[in-house]
Amino acid sequence: MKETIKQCFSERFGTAGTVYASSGRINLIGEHTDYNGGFVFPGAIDKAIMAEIKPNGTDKVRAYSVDIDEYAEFGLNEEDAPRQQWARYIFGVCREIIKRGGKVEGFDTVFAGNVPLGAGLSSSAALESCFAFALNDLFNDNKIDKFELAKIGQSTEHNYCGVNCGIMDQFASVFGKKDNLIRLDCRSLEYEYFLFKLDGYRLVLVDSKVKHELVDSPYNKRRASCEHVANVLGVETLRDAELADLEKVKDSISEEDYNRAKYVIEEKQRVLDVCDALEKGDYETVGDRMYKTHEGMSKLYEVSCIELDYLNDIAKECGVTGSRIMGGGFGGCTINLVKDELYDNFIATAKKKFAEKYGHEPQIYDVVISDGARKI
Ligand code: GAF
Repeated sequence: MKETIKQCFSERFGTAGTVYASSGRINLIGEHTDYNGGFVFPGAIDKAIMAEIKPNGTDKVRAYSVDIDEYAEFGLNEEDAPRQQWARYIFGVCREIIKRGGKVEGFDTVFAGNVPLGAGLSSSAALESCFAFALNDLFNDNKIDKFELAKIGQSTEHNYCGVNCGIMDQFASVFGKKDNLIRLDCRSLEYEYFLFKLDGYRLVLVDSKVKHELVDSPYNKRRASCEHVANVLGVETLRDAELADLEKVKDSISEEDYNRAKYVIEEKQRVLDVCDALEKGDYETVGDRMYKTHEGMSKLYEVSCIELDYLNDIAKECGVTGSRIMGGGFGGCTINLVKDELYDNFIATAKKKFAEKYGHEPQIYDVVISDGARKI
């Protein structure tokens, strides 16, 4: 990927710049908890967005996307917003840095990536984090701290892309560390790295290839439900609520909002259970909580779909230790914790049964936990 980018940059701009990358992410457990002040447990993966960048001495950004084969040129003021969605991510990052008092001047860039789009692996966070990290290095002497870089990506989603997301994806992309998952407390922003080396097990993603689109999607509605229940309970976020509190207000909220909040409150505890179990090498408990998360996301939070429920059923039938839908939902991947000796059969069965029912095989990705944002 780096060679393609470098060749393309040189052909287009007749010079060479600096190359940066940032990664997509997995999340072992803790879904839709980030914007509720709860815990998440993600890690960066070996699939990334890479960009070559060079300041061009003007007040314009000139950007080329290798994968989409499109070029965009835009200024750095609010009214200069480009129309292409991919360019809006870059524009948003520039604007969010400027809004915080940081410096961004015109630059040329060529970028490409191998984070599958719409698979729930956060290609957009990888793109935002790559540019936030790079522009901090190129124009701001790396004075913007890492949390602020993650927040710059998150605000880009809010203000330029229409997704009212939490902090998890950009956090994982910026803070990712090889062989480590990171438990983040999204209320205090305290985090802890957990060495993640599986013994006798593998972690594999099964991508249904059903595309999800979080923009204008029910994602924002889920968040609004949670905020409504928190409001009724008189707490800042659902992190501060227990199931007993929820029962007390059951009659004054809709059944739908009750179910959403129940899922979030239960998911909070599951993250802590999984972290404890991992430290003890207790993979059965890790897997049990993954299945419970899937059930909650499917029945209570209603962000699954028939294809992902089917993949979850196949995993169960094959004796897979843990399986669940991963990421925001509405399509994408399941994440599966599989014993080494069951791996081949699981993959073959999932491919065959899924293709019989839905006409195409799912895509399989072995998970490799890698570094996050970096200069190459
Ligand atoms: C998406 C969002 F971007 C994250 O902030 C998070 O809420 C996730 O869905 C669900 O856990 O990836």
